[in-house]
Formats: sequence, C-alpha cells, structure tokens
Amino acid sequence: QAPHVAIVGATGAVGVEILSCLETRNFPVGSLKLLASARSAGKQVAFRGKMLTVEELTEKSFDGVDIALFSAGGGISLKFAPIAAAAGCVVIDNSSAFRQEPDVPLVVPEINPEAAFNHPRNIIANPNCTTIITLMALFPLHQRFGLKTVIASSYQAVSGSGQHGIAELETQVRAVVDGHPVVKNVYPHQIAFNLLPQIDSFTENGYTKEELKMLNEGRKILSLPELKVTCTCVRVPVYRSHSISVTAQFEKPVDLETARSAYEGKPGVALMDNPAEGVWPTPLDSTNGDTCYVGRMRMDMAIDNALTLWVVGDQVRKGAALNAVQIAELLVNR
Ligand code: 2RA
Repeated sequence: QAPHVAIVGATGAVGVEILSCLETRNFPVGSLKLLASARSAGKQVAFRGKMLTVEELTEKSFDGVDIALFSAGGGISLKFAPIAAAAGCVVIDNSSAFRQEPDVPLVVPEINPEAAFNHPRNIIANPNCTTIITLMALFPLHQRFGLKTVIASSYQAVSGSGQHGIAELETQVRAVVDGHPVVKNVYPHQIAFNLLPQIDSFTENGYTKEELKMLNEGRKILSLPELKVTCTCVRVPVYRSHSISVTAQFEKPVDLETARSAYEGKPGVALMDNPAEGVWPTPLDSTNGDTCYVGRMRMDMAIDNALTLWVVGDQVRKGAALNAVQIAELLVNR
C-alpha cells in the first residue's frame, strides 16, 4: 500500500523540489499533504495533474501520515518532528537540528543506506548540501583507498540561502550594471561581482558552522570518527549548484588510474574530466540534474598520497530534496 506523505515547508525552494522529485521519480503516494506556515496556507499547488491546497502546519497535521519530509528550518523541525514521530510517522529532516544526535541516522543513500533502517526516534536526518556533494565525490575513492584527511574550499550558490539569496544577487547585479547603489538585505557584504568567505555563523575556533558540518557530518556518514577535515566555505555569485575544490589524503597508496576507475558504475556521480579537450564540470553542468560531476582530478603536489579534485552538484536536488526522497525510497522499497 502506497504511503501517506506530508511535506513540511512545501512552498519553500526545497519543498517545491521535493514535490518535483516525488513526481518525476514516480514515488508511490497514497495521499499527499502540503504543509506550510499560515502565510502560505490556501495556496494551490499542482501534483500529478491535480491541484492540492497548502494547509497550515499544526500539531494535528501528522495523523495518518506515514512519511513526512521536513524542510522548514531547524526551529520548525525541533518543535514538530517529535510530534510527527510520536504520531507514528517517519520524519526525514532536512535541517541541522538532529544531525548529530547519536540515535538519529544521517544518510546519503549511495553511501550508508543501511543506516536509514535504524531510526529508533522515527527521525532520519538529511546531511548538509556541501557535505553530500563532497562525499559523493570522495566515497568511491574512500572505498578503494581509505580516506584519512580532507582539505576543501566550497563555492556555494546563492540559492543555498533560499529564494532571497537569488533575489539579492539579481537585484545587486542590475544595480551595479546600471550604476545604482547596491542594497544589502541577505548578506553582510555585496554578493554581486564578489565572494563572501562566510556561510552560517562563526564558532569559537574561527571556523563557521557550515565548515564544521563538513567535519562532523563527514565523520558520522562515513563512520570515520578520526577523519581530519579542514574547510573554507565561500558564497559565490552563482544562482544554483555548489562546487567544492577538494584535496583528499588516503591510507592506501593511490594512483590516478585506479582513482578514475572508482567512479565506474557508481550511481549519482560521474567523471567529467578531460582537460586536454577542455572538459571539466561547472555549476551549470549539474544544475537541475541529479548527478554530481567530478573533474580536474590529479595527484596532489603538496600532500603525500593525496588526490586533488573539483566536484559540482545541484545543492537543491542532490544536496537536499533528491537525497531526502531517495531516503524515503529506501524505506518504501524495503
Ligand atoms: C547553504 N548550507 O548555505 C546551505 C544550504 N543548505 O548553501
């Protein structure tokens, strides 16, 4: 019997993409509830040729729901995920609220699918977008060589900040080109024609929370508690798809040929790597698609037994909505 599904945050950027993934992947849906704040309640949204009305999220919303996909921010998740879970619903949560809880699995279906079945609190966490895309590139290599250390810089699109991020970039680009003053609402500095080396807030050790997610989530997903990660996360004036430059050091001796062959037959990730022909991936190559692309792979010159590579992925899809729907598919197909 097809599950009864709810989307919390149905009108947000990720919610809309979740709806599209359910539709295009023919996810079996018994019934679908679209939940959002009172402000969005009453909106009409199309799903499989029918119009559905967005309902206001309340404590009663989850009666009879089997799977709830949450993407409405950490505060909403902290309050409503336990309510949904208590009503017998499995929550797949896109916020960072539960990711580090020991009894909440943190799942990338291509990497640790088995973790999804051990969810004693009825909550499964979806990792942060940058972590997912980076690990999609690193996991096939980890399987061959054993990952030890990661040194990364991310180039994160403005849609990672939601619809407002896109609007801010667009408005500022127009203002700069037309010679008007730039107005800042979303970011502390101008994003148009600029780069901002801060994503999320700073922590005591000088790293931002976004940078620490790479460390803590990477360790949990790969079951590598000793993994070393250093990372700088940067907002870039790109609409969609995050890119990450990664240097990865391994336990076993690495060579390029084996590294390249590690991607053969791996779902969700592909090599796009032929510099001699001008072939390497850009954020536009992954935008609106399901595949993360890896290129510029080479033996690192500075770090022993390490590879340096570049990976791009659509952070709204594989970094959020698609990954959440794939987790739901694991549960349904079992
Ligand atoms: C970003 N971490 O700011 C986000 C989206 N999940 O790009």
